[in-house]
Amino acid sequence: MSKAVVPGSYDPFTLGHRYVVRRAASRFDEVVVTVVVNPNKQGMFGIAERLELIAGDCADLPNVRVDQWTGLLVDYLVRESITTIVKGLRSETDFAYEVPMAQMNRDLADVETMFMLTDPKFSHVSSSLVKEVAKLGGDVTPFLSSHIFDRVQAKLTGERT
Ligand code: COD
Repeated sequence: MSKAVVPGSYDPFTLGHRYVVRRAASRFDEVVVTVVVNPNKQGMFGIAERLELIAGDCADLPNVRVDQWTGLLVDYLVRESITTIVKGLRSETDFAYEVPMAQMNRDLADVETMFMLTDPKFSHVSSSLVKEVAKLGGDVTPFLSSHIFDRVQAKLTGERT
């Protein structure tokens, strides 16, 4: 059975992330979308919320599950007996950032990283840019599923009150 981990911070999960997860789900028997916890970084969404939002967005993909991990990513893959990481690529900048991590992960635990190109319409989309634009009142509906958009708006409304 082929398995892959699609790791990220997912604060929040965007349609770019979903595009990559969907493509991974059509090529692997099982895909785990793993929220990697950075204890030094306070996000817009807590980890439980991120997991809930991703699960909602992937509810139509029966071979996708969500999980979380704190620590070295390869330790998670070893624990789960998974040997492939899938990463989405938006540009050569992503590639340059990802290559050293992919090589390190291969050295550490013989884990392979597969890169999947995003849909060009999401090549400029990042969680941080979406949050910034939303905070400043811009329209981010093309980049988030409607239920995640609603939750971002609710967070921002909560911040303002
Ligand atoms: N379209 C397609 N892919 C996208 C898009 C988009 N619009 N936006 C982002 N992506 C890709 C990113 O390139 C990334 O691969 C993934 O989706 C997740 O993105 P983010 O922004 O949610 O998450 P990051 O980049 O903060 O996540 C980085 C990790 C947490 C995966 C990484 O730092 C990691 O593996 N950390 C674990 C600690 C560790 O093992 N460190 C040593 C590494 S050698």
